[in-house]
Amino acid sequence: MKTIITYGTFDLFHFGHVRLFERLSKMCDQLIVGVSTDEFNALKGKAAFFSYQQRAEIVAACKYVSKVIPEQNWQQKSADVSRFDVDIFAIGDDWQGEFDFLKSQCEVMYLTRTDDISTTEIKNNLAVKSVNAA
Ligand code: C2G
Repeated sequence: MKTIITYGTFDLFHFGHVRLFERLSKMCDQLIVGVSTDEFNALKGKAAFFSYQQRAEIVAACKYVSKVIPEQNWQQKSADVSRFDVDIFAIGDDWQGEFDFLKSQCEVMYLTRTDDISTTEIKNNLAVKSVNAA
């Protein structure tokens, strides 16, 4: 059984996230997603709109996802790769090169991000609309 693992915050779940999962699911039998906990997001300097529980529930509901685990720190990836017998670590190319240290354990893939969508853009667009509506 071929297993891929990926990690992220996945706040305000959008089609960029879905397309990543869809592409990954076509390359494996099992797609595991590490969803960043609220505490880890604080370390990443990110403040998600939805809590970890809410984001994990949404990601788990995606038909392309086999399993959701908490991403609690930067250090857990190597242990996760071993624990789940991962064949490929994959993530968007905004992280190009950052996780090459995992190449000693598994294949490492950086996939192109989906254009014209991001959680930040969604938040910014909503903020502008709410100001204009006021
Ligand atoms: N993504 C994408 N296309 C977009 C937006 C995001 O392919 N338009 C991908 C990102 O490249 C990443 C994943 O979706 O692989 C999740 O993105 P974020 O939630 O922003 O995750 P990030 O904050 O980058 O956290 O240890 C890794 C980190 O936890 C990744």
